[in-house]
Amino acid sequence: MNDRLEGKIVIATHNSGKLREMRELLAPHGIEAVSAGELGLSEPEETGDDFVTNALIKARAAAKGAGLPALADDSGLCVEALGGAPGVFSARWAGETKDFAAAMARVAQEMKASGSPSRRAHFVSALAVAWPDGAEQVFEGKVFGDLTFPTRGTRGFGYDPCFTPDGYTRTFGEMSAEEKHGIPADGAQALSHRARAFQMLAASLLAPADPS
Ligand code: ITT
Repeated sequence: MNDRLEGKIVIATHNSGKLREMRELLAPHGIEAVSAGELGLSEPEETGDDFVTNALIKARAAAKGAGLPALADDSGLCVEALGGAPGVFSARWAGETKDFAAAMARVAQEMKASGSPSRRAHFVSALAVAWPDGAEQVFEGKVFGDLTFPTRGTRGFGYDPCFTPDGYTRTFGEMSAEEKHGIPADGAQALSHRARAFQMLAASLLAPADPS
């Protein structure tokens, strides 16, 4: 039986865009979140070939390193015409310099080379929670949509400017934080992959949100 998450936890990410979103998601639940970067924890190698495995690798390492419950996200963009790439390699396509303009240009170029007419893609987020005693849980969220080139928008992070979720005409890069990953007060499904995974996590592990 897992504990609920309360008090202080470590967010096992070194990605500032993700960290901002995860802090915003946790704030209404009374959680104090410190990041792996702030604690000086090193980044474990992501050796898994799926999102859940990599999320668990990061959460376990941070729980052990910090002696606190840890929350990790492993996520990425899966492009139908590319057989699901970049997938777990989404961060690596941006290279050492984290150049997402170059990563999105590579997606566009490889889609063209594939000859497929499909513009379909989805984002995946696996959120893993690990406790120092070895307990763990994982929640996975997805959002489907179309790829948009030329890219549009400067908000969000990573591949946001090239992804238009189903039912919308604007890319994630053109949306406010609230629109992309806000949690609807009426219990409806959130929009982003990470917010959808978080809704499942919150229902299972967190105290109810305080709307104030
Ligand atoms: P950590 O492992 O330290 O958390 P990372 O950036 O290496 O950071 P991942 O291995 O999970 O994280 O790589 C996921 C990549 O997928 C991330 O770098 C983004 O570029 C992209 N991605 C994930 N969620 C996204 C989102 O909501 N919007 C845009 N791009 C996203």
